[in-house]
Amino acid sequence: MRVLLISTAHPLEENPLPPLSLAYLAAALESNGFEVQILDFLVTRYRPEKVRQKLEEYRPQLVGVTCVTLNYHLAAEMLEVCKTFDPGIVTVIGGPHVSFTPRETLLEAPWIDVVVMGEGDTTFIELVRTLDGGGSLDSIAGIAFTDKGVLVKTESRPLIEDIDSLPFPARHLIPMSRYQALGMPCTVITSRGCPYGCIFCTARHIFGRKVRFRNPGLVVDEIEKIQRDLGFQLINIVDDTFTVNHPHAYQVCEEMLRRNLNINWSAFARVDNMTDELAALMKRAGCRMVLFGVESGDEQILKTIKKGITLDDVRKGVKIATDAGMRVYCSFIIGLPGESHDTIQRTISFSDEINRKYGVEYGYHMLAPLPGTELYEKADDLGIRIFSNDWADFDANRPIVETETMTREMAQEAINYYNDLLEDAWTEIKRGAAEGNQEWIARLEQKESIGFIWSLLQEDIFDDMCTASAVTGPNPAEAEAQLAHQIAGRLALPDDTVQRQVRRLVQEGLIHLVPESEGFRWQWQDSPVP
Ligand code: B12
Ligand code: SF4
Repeated sequence: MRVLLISTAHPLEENPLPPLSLAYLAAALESNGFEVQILDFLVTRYRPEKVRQKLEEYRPQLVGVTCVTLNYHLAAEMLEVCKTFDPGIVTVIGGPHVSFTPRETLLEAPWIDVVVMGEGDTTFIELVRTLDGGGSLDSIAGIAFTDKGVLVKTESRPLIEDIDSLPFPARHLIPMSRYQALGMPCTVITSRGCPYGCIFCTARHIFGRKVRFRNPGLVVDEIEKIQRDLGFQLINIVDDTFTVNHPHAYQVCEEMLRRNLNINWSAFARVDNMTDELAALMKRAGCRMVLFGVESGDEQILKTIKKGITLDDVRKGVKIATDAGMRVYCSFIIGLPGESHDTIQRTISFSDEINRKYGVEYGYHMLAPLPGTELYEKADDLGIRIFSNDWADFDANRPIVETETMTREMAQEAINYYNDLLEDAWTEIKRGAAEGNQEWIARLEQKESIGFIWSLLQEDIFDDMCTASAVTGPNPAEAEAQLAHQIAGRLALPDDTVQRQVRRLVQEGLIHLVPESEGFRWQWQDSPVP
């Protein structure tokens, strides 16, 4: 059976990272002998014609799409495009939104044939195998579908016990050079699950409360492969909490050191499980940044959301991490149960405090109550009123909730305040850069470069220029100058700015020339995306 997997677009602010979900699913398919391709809309502009073109070329018998809450509507739309193109295509959706909304999804989007709920690796293989052999769906645990108008939800799927049995993610099917061009890290997971019970989070409902750890040797084999074969020097460990089990975290770090990997990485962690020893080891092993969920500067809210930490834990945790020499990023949520003018002020002054004392960077998001979370299920009891039923509004950037003591305007004011701070920080960076501060110059260049590559990807500029008719030449140096000139024209940017960017892409081997009869044609270094 031929399978096409599609990742759903989301905005640049959400940092497009290589989609591990699809890479794991594709690896499972390949190792079971099925044919699979990935269409990755995180790094190319989504247009329905691109989906149709892919269907035309590849003729998949099954299309599977991944999404989160905020881009669910787009994922459903893509599957409608597939069904309309060929009603014989089996349409499947999975991920941390539909896992908790199978009924609504199947009712709202009747062109979706199957919802895969929770951990998908084994379920998906069974599904594809069953469809391939003409068997019945009832026997497959962990899915929902409609049978003659009746919704069928099968029994839940037990979690995979030995996650070392999973093949390495099939990154060769993902256009990794585009992520590299954007300066994004490569994602790796060393464990699945989270033992904590934060009421706003869906993570443990997908991968369970009992954390399953990968063999550190295999993890580092994978990282080594990413470094060697793909050239990434930046890794993001996306475990829910990398620091949850010290022996595991120690072994991963020690193995990185033993093999002298010399790679930079970042990880999600909790303030209450940082120790001086672990932080020092992480730093030595290449960890440049830890990301802590702090959520609120109000002790009572931290209790209500079952975060299991106090503000003193935060002070201690961030101090340990910054003392060890790592950058620290803390995220906060505005609009949690019990939020009021006073609690918002506490969050503002607490984030300011850890910024001043420890140099912590931080971000604010609005509460988006996500299906599958205790907060969503018990919103009424928790005094949360939700003002939108359009999932596209659940992007954590707009005020869609009120508490008994917080209006949406108050939440918006807090975010405006934060955005003003960000703007001031950028003004400061620009001023410092103008005065020759090397660190700020590098920050500005990085921002400019991300913006440039994102425009290239989202405007399809580079891809248009890579079509067979867009021949450039007659020699590589001139081809490069021509490419830069053409892009500068399309983006209305000065030639020299674009030349610098194009030079970098060529030097890093992310784009290359393919000889043609009349000159050369440019191409991304890896698998093309339409
Ligand atoms: C890394 C990460 C990010 C990264 C990158 C996301 C990316 N593109 O990969 C960054 C930091 C950018 C990010 C941003 C955000 N994230 Co995030 N993120 C994660 C994290 C920690 C790991 C994701 C991951 O790679 N997991 C590993 C893979 C293998 O697991 P998986 O994606 O769940 O896939 C498995 C199953 O779900 C299923 N499956 C998934 N898709 C499909 C498709 C098919 C066809 C099938 C059959 C099965 C299937 O099978 C897979 C293999 O078992 C998760 C938490 C978690 N533990 O998953 C949160 C998580 C996905 N993020 C979440 C959220 C809310 C966000 C933000 C909205 C945050 C914000 N702004 O406040 C943004 C939204 C960005 C977006 N649109 O994705 C939520 C999503 C919940 C929801 N219902 O939407 C999660 C679950 C965490 C939580 N708080 O509950 N995130
Ligand atoms: S917010 Fe972090 S610690 Fe809390 S349940 Fe989710 S993944 Fe676990």
